[in-house]
Amino acid sequence: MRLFTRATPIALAITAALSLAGCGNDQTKAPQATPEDAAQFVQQAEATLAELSVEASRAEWIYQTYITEDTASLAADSGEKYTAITVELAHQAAQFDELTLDPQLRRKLDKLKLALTLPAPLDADQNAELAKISADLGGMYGKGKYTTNAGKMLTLPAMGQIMASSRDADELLELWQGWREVSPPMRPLYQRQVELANAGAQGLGFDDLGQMWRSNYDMGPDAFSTELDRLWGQVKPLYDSLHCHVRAKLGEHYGEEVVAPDQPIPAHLLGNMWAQSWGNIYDLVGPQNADPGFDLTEQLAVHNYDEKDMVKAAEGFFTSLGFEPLPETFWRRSQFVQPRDRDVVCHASAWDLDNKDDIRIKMCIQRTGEEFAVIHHELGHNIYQRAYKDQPTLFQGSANDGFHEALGDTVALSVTPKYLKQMGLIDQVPDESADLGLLMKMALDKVAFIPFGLLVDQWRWQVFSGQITPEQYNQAWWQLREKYQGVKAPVARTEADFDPGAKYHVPGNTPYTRYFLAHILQFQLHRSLCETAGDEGSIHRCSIYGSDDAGKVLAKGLEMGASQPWQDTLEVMTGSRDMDATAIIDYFAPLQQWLDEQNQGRQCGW
Ligand code: X8Z
Ligand code: ZN
Repeated sequence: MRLFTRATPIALAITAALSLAGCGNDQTKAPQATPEDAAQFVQQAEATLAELSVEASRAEWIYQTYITEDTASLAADSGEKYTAITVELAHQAAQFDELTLDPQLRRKLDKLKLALTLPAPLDADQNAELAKISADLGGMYGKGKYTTNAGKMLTLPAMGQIMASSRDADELLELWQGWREVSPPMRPLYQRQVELANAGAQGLGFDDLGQMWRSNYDMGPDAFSTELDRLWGQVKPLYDSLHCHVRAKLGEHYGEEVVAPDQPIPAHLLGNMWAQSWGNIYDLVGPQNADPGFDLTEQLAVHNYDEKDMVKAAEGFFTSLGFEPLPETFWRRSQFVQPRDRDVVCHASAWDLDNKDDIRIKMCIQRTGEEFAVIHHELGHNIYQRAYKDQPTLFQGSANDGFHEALGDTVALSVTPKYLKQMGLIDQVPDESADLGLLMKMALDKVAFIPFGLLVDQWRWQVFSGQITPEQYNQAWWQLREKYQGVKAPVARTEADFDPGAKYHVPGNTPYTRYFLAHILQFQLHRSLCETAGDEGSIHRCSIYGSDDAGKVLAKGLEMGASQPWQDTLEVMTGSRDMDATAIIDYFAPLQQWLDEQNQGRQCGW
């Protein structure tokens, strides 16, 4: 997933690129570049990027697993170097814009221009400034802690556990506010980062960074925005029904003075620090008489699963589909458990250090059912990375970034009771009458997430375009939270706050629309793989565990990497060229019906 840099070849590649462009001190007119020049340029650029990526990946890994001033400085240095050469190469790529080229070569040049999510301006000082800001923002988030009124110091994973399990509104509110003390100091840095990265994007010919991000989907950036609206339109009625029911049940539990029946839901009561997925409040909102009768977190404890056992189990799902076991280095080099003695970035991630075999995950695993799903998610990234490792460097990526985020989740949709029984984690598959409970749990995790998955970049894109000014950062954030999610801040917020910064991907500069796409795609892929696997039951009961046929189809799509438009890959995997939310609607059809009954007589909407 990561392309970074090493020292020696930089000079070489830049020299080659510059001479092709006819730059330097030579005042004579540059000769017209030819398709052969373009091929040679791309070949050299790929070699440079491949080699340079290794050093910067290592520096970044060390930083994120051991945050100090020194590691921050080293990570910033290598990030700066990598960005400098990539920006330089992306600019050089423009000299071939007018040539008619082989489509694969043209695609590589396009990928090169879009390779950075945080493009710096060509100016070396500005590049250094951007690299420093970006390392500092990551460190501020990673080091974030909160000391409670009772004097207890908590890291984010510890706070996440309390947000999941506490039903005391005062305690939840304290942690909700407490965590958000991490982000006001980020605000001036973030504002400057936006200025610099916008300048970088403009240098590459884009209107702003948001337009650049939207240009990486094998369609025009405006068409992509329209596509997002279409997909959200497909899911919104289901989300609205879920929201209506959840609000009513929370009102019953906390009282209508805390959860008003016609207002957005206060954001601290949904079982998650960001109110982005709600599965942890299943006990408050799940259907009575349809309880699945087991709790995965408890079952993991009953069977003495430690963190590594959980990863082993997830690996077993992938190998059952025909994928190779993870390499021995994965087990030695990954971070599974939060170290006691130092600051690390706990937010889960998957790494490919050498663009070949050195794949790893970095997590602070909690022994919960929720984290069991995150482990599948992360291994999905590693399996994908390994599948496309033989593609040329510029095609080592996913069909679109939603596919990368969807793979592990797709597999986790097959972690059904039937599968858990096969694994020996539960003794009995619950009767079909418990399906409603299982569907509700899944909807709280997946359907609830979808508007959040959309709004994070709606906010960022408007920030990048200037439609949201720095004076409006926080208020605009909450307007979007209310508009899409029907969720509101539990206490008044002002522009002294910077609540977007309290979500990892904002200081981490990771685009977020990928997760929205992944939540649509994973159900589409699941439905289709179940057909391939010959499962004829309802899709929420299907598990592709052990299916060679499903594994082959998956592998075929993954191996293509980014070498062709995602529409082609989706066709290989599902037979369709369009992303389509009808699978998620099919999956939850029985729940939708039940929600409609429950919501009768309730006032829905906000
Ligand atoms: O960041 C992640 C993964 C790593 S790519 C753990 N996710 C998003 C989040 O946590 O906000 C997965 C779902 C959404
Ligand atoms: Zn991911």
